[in-house]
Amino acid sequence: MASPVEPTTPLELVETAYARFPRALGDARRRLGRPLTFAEKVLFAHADDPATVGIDRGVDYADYRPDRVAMQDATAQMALLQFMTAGLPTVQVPSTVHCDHLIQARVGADSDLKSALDVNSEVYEFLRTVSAKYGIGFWKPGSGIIHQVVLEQYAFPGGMMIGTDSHTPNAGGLGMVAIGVGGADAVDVMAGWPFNTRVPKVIGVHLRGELSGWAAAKDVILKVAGILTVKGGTGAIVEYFGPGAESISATGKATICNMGAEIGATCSLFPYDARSAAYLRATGREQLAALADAHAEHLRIDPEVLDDPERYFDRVIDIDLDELEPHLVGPHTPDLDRPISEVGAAAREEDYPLDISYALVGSCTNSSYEDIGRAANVARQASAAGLRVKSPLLITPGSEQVRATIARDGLLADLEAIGATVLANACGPCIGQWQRDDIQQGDRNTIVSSFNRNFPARNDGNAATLSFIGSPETVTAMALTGRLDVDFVHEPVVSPDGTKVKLTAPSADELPAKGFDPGESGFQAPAADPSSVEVVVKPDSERIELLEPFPAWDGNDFTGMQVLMKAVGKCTTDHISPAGPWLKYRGHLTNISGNLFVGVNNAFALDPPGSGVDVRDGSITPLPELAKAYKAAGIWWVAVGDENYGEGSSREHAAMEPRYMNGRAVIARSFARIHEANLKKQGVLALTFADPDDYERIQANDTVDVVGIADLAPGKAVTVLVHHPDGSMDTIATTHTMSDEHIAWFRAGSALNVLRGN
Ligand code: MIC
Ligand code: SF4
Repeated sequence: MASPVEPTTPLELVETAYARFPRALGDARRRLGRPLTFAEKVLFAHADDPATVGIDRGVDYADYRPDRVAMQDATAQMALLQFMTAGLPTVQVPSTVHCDHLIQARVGADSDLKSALDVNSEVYEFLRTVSAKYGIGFWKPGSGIIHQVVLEQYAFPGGMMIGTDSHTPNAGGLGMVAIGVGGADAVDVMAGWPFNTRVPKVIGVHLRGELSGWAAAKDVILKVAGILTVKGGTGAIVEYFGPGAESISATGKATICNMGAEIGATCSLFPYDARSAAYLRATGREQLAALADAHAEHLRIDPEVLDDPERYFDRVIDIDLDELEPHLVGPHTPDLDRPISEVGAAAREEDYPLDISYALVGSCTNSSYEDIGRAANVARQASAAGLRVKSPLLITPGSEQVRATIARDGLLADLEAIGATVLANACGPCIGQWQRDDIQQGDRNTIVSSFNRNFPARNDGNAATLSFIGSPETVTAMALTGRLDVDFVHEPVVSPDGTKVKLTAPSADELPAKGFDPGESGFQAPAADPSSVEVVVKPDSERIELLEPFPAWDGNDFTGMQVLMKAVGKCTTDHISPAGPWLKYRGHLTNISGNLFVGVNNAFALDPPGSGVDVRDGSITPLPELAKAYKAAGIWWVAVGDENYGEGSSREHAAMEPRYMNGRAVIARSFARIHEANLKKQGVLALTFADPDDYERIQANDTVDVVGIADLAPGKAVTVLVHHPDGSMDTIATTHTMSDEHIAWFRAGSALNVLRGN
């Protein structure tokens, strides 16, 4: 049974984790016959059985025992609805819920939080009572964004956690293997099962030199994203090492690990160093820092690997921080990377709107004390010269602790003095929780943010908004110039009276000199007497719906399936199941299925996005309606995806909705890791074209058979027959990544059915 959940990680939990290292690393060295990277150390120390765990990176599946589970409100609802059906009295691993995604940014922190409490009261009450009943710690709305709260309270060097959010790897800034997963994976671990995943490859990033000038931690990951692209990290842990790592604060390291999600990495991590220790001490964890110091040799790469990284990593990238310039990425994808000095020319060439309509600082990736401090430093330079922002600037602090501290230290006042508005400690505009009144749908306009994702329509629901990402200080400087084509590093900003002001590179304290002000505590411990807690789900609720198990496989091949859609190009989870206004239905499978595929660019009906062809009469129909109509008519269907299908979020709704609406298989050129895992968990066949060109063979009026299902086996190709309307047929080979266990989930109808013993 889990130790009681507290507002911070108890020391005993860390001691127990560290006690496993010596034996596990002994097993690892003996079995591998070589020195270890830091990521491998943490993985072995958390293997269910280090003596037998799979060791073939990128090939074997392995069972791990994470130390913690964290869930945010938008994904926790579905995770906990699934957990409730497992029939267990309490979670088996320390777990927490964090309320951050459902707060809409409209006016400012106080009133936005009040209306969120009102609008979401039913969901918050559900999460609060489920948490209280099943031994889960509950962080109420306003306490901060999950990843910042985890970094401040729960992350520890050498630990392992999973979280139902793709940016869980943020905790890698403190040396944790922290992996984003779908809710069903979290349910396994909370139920006492191991976390099963493919043994990751390890990509090494060697950092030389040191960060200085305008270059920030954000620019390191923007640069890495430019090199690796949105799928370059798939199936791999990105491990940073080298002398440059020590020039980056713990929260800066977290920014880099956070955005590793954008390159598809399983997670990213930094070794434990003096900056990590300073952060632990500043956040009230002095004893933990001392414990980590005592185990420091386990919390970093082996010296032999450091000396000859090419030999031990699957790939090594070298970055010289001395030469790093500030960068901006976008629009529409986080790997379209340019140094600031080249943005203006590119913007003119590509005809991006040059005026910046909004600038936004914050999100789980960039809202630390240091981040706000550097932005505030730029703001102070501007104030001294009589400048105010030319583009509206919105600030979302990452946690209540950061908010209270930056308020006390005058940093918020510095930003407000140039015209910034401070929003609630929450995700807000990062996830489309932003009521924006200055534009109409379809208006082409440019925004810049310090967030991590910039997929079309993500921030404001308008696919015509061009969203760019940079560091908080870059975004603040750009709010002052108001333009994409002013290189604030080399060119002056012009004040209202025409004076030219040259901004200098910001500097700021990495940690508050007067210590953190914890602000108002937002933690609620689980109930001492769980039987006293009643979880109420109203039968007519629009927000929460109890789950029915998906039916088991009936033993037959899938034949005569329609092709609901064929995605062209990028198809992220924001295309498959967008957030924003739909977040309110995250606990209600029927209602949220109304958004299925609404952002998809379907090869068979490109305009508007989210349309499909009803093969029965040739009409163009919104995809959610088409899926519903096919379901009502008892028609099964497949969806076809391009490269990196399901990139982005961990939301398992993007897999549950197709399953619920009669989708039986998704066939893609390639998948993003979390989404592929989610499809498998929910009993959907995730098949990859063996020859990516076969994607072209599938047309709107075809029907598809998946044959030989009874013989599904790990590593064995699956045959797909594509019947064309003229009577011809193509036979297509597909591959899959199902292990025996995954095949058992498929047969049972879903992983949850197996867990329940159905
Ligand atoms: C995101 O950044 O896309 C989200 C919203 O945090 C998601 C989780 C969700 O969809 O609830 C994520 O990153 O996993
Ligand atoms: Fe929230 Fe945005 Fe971070 Fe996702 S990326 S957890 S929406 S702040």
